[in-house]
Amino acid sequence: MRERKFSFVVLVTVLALVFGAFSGSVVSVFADSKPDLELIVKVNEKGFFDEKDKLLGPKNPLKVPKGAIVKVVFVFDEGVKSLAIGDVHQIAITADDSWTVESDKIWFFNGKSKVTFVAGENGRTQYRGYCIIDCIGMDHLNNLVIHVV
Ligand SMILES: [Cu+2]
Repeated sequence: MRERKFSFVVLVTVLALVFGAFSGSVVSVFADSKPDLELIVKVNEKGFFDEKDKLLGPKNPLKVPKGAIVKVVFVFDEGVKSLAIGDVHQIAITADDSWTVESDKIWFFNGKSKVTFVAGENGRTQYRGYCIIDCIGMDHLNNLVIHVV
């Protein structure tokens, strides 16, 4: 009787592990589902920059089509000779209704982090991005603008 109970526990444990692994892979497949649009945003002490090193901000907003699955990849872009090479950044993207998504921390040894969202969901028309860590560039990392078009 005792043995049967033990094997039942083992079976439940195995099932839980298998199911856990399965559901985990389902979740990661969804998270990795192909975005409609992938945007690279370089982050350094001088601000947010696009792939061509053009400063992003209110005068140069990112534009995303309504309904698109948008992936924004934040890239740690501090110069090796800059004091800011030791900095850590973490970017929040927020909408007027206070919806927010945060990147992971990016720094010298973890140079990239992505966030994914559906542009214009729940009637959102614009997003702002800013660094939520007190860093050398904090005065310049507060005005990333994303317009839904
Ligand atoms: Cu920062």
